[in-house]
Amino acid sequence: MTPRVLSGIQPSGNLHIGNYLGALGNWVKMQHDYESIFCIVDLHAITVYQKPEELRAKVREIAALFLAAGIDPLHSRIVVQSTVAAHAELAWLLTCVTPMGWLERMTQFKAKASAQESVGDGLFQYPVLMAADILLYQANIVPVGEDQMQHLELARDIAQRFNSLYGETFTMPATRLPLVGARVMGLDDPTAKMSKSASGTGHAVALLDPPDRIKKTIMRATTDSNPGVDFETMGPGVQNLLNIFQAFSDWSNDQMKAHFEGMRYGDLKKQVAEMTISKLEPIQKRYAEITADPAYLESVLKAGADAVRPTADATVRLVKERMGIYTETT
Ligand code: AQP
Repeated sequence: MTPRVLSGIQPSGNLHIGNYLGALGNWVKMQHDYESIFCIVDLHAITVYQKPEELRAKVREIAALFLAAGIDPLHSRIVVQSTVAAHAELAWLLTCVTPMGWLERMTQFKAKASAQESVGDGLFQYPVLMAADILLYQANIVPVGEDQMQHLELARDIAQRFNSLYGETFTMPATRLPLVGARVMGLDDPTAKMSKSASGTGHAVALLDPPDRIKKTIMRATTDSNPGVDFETMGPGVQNLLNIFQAFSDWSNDQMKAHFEGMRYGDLKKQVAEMTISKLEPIQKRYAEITADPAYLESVLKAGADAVRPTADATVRLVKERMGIYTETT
């Protein structure tokens, strides 16, 4: 049987090059080797407040970006999480087998909760919903950025606990990190990961940023006090710029060193900006074409949900049976 890949992105802000290099770009490269399901996880996004109008628009924007980046809807399923009710249903069933202590250890919850005035229980339960997304489809491989590794570990723990309580039910999912680009850092602060929800114009390059803005953001990126690139002593800002270039170009470490060693920071930034613009421009062009045909986008999302629903429903039925929950027999 062809192994199944599943991953998702929250429609919680503007997709940035971290999301692309850590996740979306790799999905495009690997999709044809697997049976692939890529989700727009709107139920995750509402774990922090989203303006309803913005959320509605973001779901479509991100679906269009998936297609523009190269997800092939004839092969891969693009699914809006909330359109397949089994995600939420399995999340509840798994919540009941997940010890609170496991969730209390999640670093993303601690970081996000400390930035909120009032923390909804959904933010705490977020990793259980993510486990449900994955286990619902018995996914074999989950390609994500480094920040999601702890959540993936938890999904495996939940699957294992369920299997040992109720009998072999779930496939163990493996994490797949990209070789380069697994953790793109903020351009204004290379000690923090590039994030959709971080404020400030110098922080991230969004996939839909126009070329002049991309250039401006990268030219202003934080570096260090060295006169130029020194692979032995470089700080996190320079390392981050080189990472971005390498992830976009697929250059080897030797190529990177031969080309950039000793280069002045102004030239380094110019080349990183040019590389980024050259990779994002075709995506932006396709995005404009796709969004000109809203009916097409809706049809892709409907086809995606319709295709995966039987598998999702079958898993929930099995889980309920295993747990002794009432299931209709007719
Ligand atoms: N900086 C990053 N570097 C590499 N990969 C990243 N990812 C996110 N940021 C980086 C990967 O992108 C996928 C989708 O992420 P998400 O939307 O589910 O949530 P997130 O990781 O929490 O993304 P953000 O940008 O930080 O959004 P907010 O600010 O809304 O929380 C995942 O595979 C993730 O690893």
